[in-house]
Amino acid sequence: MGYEPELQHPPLPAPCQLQIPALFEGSVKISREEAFSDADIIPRRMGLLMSKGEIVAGCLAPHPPHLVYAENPEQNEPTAEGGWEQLRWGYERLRESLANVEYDAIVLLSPHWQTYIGTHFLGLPSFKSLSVDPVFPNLFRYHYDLNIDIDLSRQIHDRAADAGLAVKMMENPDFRVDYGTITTGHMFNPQWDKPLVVISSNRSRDYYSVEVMQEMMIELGRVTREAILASGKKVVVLASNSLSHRHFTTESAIPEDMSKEHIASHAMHLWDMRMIEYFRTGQSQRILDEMPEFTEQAIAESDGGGLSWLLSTLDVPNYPGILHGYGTIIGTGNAIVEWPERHHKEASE
Ligand code: 2X7
Ligand code: FE2
Repeated sequence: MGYEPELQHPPLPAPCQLQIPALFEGSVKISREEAFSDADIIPRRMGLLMSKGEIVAGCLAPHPPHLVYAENPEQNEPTAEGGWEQLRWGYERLRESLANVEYDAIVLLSPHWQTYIGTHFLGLPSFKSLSVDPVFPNLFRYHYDLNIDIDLSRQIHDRAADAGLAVKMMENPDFRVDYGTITTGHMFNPQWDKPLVVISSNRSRDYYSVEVMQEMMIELGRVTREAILASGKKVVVLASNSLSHRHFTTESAIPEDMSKEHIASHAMHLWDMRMIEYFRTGQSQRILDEMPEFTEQAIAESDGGGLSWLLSTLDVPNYPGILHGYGTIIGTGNAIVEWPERHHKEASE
């Protein structure tokens, strides 16, 4: 039997411009002819609306304060004789990779802003104070002054609330921003010339399990992605966390003495290399599948949910991530990885 378009669609009323509901906001206009001739209209509607915003890159961007300490920026009080160069060169490569890429905002999830009732978002236009690492106050006393993309922050917050997640905008002007956010923020963009959206780490792993935490973070990642695509903005998403996280209990006399730096154990090394292999070969689903074992056996900082959230914001990418650097810091394993989502546009649409 031949194809009979008349039988496939009910008759369309005049006028010949149709107003059809958009997926996320407003409506799109399409012609009567388009409505009939284009069997692919639903994907096109999604393309029209969702390609307005874009995730240009997603990155694993760890935050040991040692990195800022070793860089000697003017904002940090302690001074160092260098150290942890492998990782600092890794951050240089990441910055170079994005140097000619236009984007409007950075969305960052830090495991050191720990919230026990839901996920919180920095909710004022700016925050300015001194951030001190409670474990390494000798390395990190950083005077920060950062700007927030309040609109995007609220859009992600509202979508998360609509999806049934417990969320809150953090509007206390005296709130001190955690050192994870500041270290990743500084190492990724030392000029601080892009507004941030900062997302807390809901400690659902502590109350429940890695599985429950991950389910919530995958949902948060999904709504984060939707909000970004609907916002019309170009955005970089950053998960600020180490991989294996067993660290030494004593610090050497000179913290930046690299002759003392190595991974805490062979088991931690094997876990880090396994994860890096998955990053570099586009096996994101496998990372999510193995997250409970990895998080528990490597005492990994993925317990804060950042890595699961990041992979979900990227729709669980199956293209290779770029490893910009790997190194240990006081025994922990740290990888700097970029998923160049901008080169995989079909993934963003
Ligand atoms: O927060 C950290 C970390 N994730 C790893 C190593 C050392 C210090 O701080
Ligand atoms: Fe940390």
